[in-house]
Amino acid sequence: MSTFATPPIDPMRITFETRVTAPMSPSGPVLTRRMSDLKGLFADTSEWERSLAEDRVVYEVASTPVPEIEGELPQSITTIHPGTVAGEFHMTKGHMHTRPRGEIYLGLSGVGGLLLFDGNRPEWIPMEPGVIGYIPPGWAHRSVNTGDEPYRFLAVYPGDSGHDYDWVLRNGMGYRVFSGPAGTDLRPF
Ligand code: PAN
Ligand code: ZN
Repeated sequence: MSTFATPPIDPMRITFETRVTAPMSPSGPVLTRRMSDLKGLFADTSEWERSLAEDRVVYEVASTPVPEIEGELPQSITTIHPGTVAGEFHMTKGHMHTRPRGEIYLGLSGVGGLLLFDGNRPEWIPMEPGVIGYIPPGWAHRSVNTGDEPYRFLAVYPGDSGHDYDWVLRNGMGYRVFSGPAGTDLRPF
């Protein structure tokens, strides 16, 4: 695995496959999140514990070498594999930026959603290829695969955003996202 480039970095041309799980080029860190990394997030704890026997990969985050420092704009492609835990769709851990920094997501392939929560109000933005989801500063965010193929999106964020995962464990995300008879079922919690 390569690491973030050391600044100052040069302008660069970055390529990626829109439909295939592949590293970005040039590539930076690639993060793999398995079921065991998602402790405390799914509603059905027993079903989550049973899933640990297999410990499947839930999502991957492939970055470019742009460093996470003030002034830079790092990018990454997240691929969330399809599936559920007792009907609750596969999702990212979710986080709040530690500084008031916005972010954009661009849907690349598959279908999913961007769940946002400011501590009071949850918002749900359905995502598909070509859709930009805008995350304002002060909104925690989580991505969910609501389809039956990998859901992939590009994220671009200020390098000094910071990632607070405990915020989500403390506050939740306002909704849980389940597979229901009529499609995506958002359940308040
Ligand atoms: C994204 C996320 C990525 C994985 O790049 O970090 O989708 O989600 P978690 O970080 O919640 O596991 C982003 O929002 N960066 O700021
Ligand atoms: Zn973020």
